[in-house]
Amino acid sequence: MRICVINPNTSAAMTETIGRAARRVSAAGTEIVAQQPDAGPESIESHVDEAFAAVGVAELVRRGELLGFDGYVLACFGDPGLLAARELAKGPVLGIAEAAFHAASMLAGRFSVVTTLARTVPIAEHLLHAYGLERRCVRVRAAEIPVLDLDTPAAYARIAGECRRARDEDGIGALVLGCGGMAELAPELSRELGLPVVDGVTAAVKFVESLIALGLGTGKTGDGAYPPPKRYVGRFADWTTTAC
Ligand code: 5HY
Repeated sequence: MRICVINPNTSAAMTETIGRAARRVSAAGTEIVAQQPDAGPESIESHVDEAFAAVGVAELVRRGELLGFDGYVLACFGDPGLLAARELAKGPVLGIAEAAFHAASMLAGRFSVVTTLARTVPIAEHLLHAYGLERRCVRVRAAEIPVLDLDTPAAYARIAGECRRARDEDGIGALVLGCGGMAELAPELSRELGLPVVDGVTAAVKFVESLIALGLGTGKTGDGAYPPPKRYVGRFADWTTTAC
């Protein structure tokens, strides 16, 4: 099977990190292709960033369908463009926030999230409500680190410190890392803190593999149906579709 792991921001270094994490856990028969949009924000830390990233996600999924990918992972913790991607795809599409929330809820009655900047906490809280898991999450915390500064020892120390406070203060049994750029930190944090620390990239890869192996894809009735034929004008004119 072939899974497209999309980094919705345009940081090539982060795409490499995400791709490495995905390949570390993928099954022998799974090809992981990690991609990022040609245009858009270098990192996603606001609603505006999310809006532009969603366009890039849609374009990569539209292209991915022509290339025959069996499923997709959207490796940004805001799950930007997830519902649009599901309309465009035949196979399963998972966002890393949704995957991580569900994985943590299978491991503990209560979990907390540690993400990057405080301003993105409401985005994660909105997703918890959208996915119906707000009652299982005690708190979404921020290590207050910009997304592109994650790959430093100082960043690891701050993330580990916030994870430790969550473990000691929140009465939780599991933790979720709230950024695709944190994908490679989970195993060491799990060992260091003595509780399961879930990374959404690796969780989503294994969930997508399982759904594909079960012969299950995106539901194409209801809101997952392919978009209706539509005329687009201006710089998005190439999105015009006519009745098939
Ligand atoms: C992410 N931003 O996973 C999110 C993290 C965040 O560029 N990749 C990004 O703070 O929402």
